[in-house]
Amino acid sequence: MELKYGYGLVPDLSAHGAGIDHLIKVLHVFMVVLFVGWGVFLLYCLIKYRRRPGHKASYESNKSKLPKYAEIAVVGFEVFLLVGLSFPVWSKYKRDFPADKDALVVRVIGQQFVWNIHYPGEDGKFGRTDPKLASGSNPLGIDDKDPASWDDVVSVNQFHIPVNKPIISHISAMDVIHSFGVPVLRLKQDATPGMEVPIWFQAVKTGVFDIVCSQLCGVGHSLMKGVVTVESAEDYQKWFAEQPKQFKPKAAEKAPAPAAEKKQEG
Ligand SMILES: [Cu+2]
Repeated sequence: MELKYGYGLVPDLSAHGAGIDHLIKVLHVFMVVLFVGWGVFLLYCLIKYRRRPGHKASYESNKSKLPKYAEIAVVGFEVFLLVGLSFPVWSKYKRDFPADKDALVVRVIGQQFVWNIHYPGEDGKFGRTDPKLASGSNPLGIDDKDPASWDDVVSVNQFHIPVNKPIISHISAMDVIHSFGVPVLRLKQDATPGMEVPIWFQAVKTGVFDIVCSQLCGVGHSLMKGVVTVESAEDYQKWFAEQPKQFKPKAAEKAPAPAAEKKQEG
């Protein structure tokens, strides 16, 4: 679908974005009222208390209670913004996760200056990773000795997801702090080395949209763009089937499944 980027917010194509947009609108109206209100008050004071013959400045403190009440009202409204509006939106978005089995679970790993998307494949299990195994063709260091990795797919800057399905993304980074941002899905999460932060969302319309890095991360920051393709479940399956399974051993199709999975320490 064609997106119109006007002066307002970009279209919201996520299931959770309405609450965020509402919050942004309320905040903007509040800020306009404050900005214009204080501006008018300042102008009023500049004119009323200007220097002119026959008037002497009074250095006694203001007896009016009005400024105090105005401050209390502003603070009260800010508390309402935080507790009444922000907390519920944040809590729903950050805490009420769907079950893994009902969602597509992926890892999103920022790296100067690309987004790596790690899909666990049909078994739903991510292959073991080890930084020692990292190389140009395997930046995430996925261990091809681990059978869980054999159906894994690593996609660079191409994030394909099915529409109307919950997506859980574990966001992290390999080098410096990045931020995974998809404006039309109202997503923004810092990607921090050494941390894996889960986010979840659901796209409600198909299309091809921008992924941007929202945290200045080096000279290539402005080029750190990916693409999220929201498509029907069938198209997604088709795309996934076409992706190379690079960790699958050549003989894996014939080899019997290992008797016991050995988990290596560390
Ligand atoms: Cu970045």
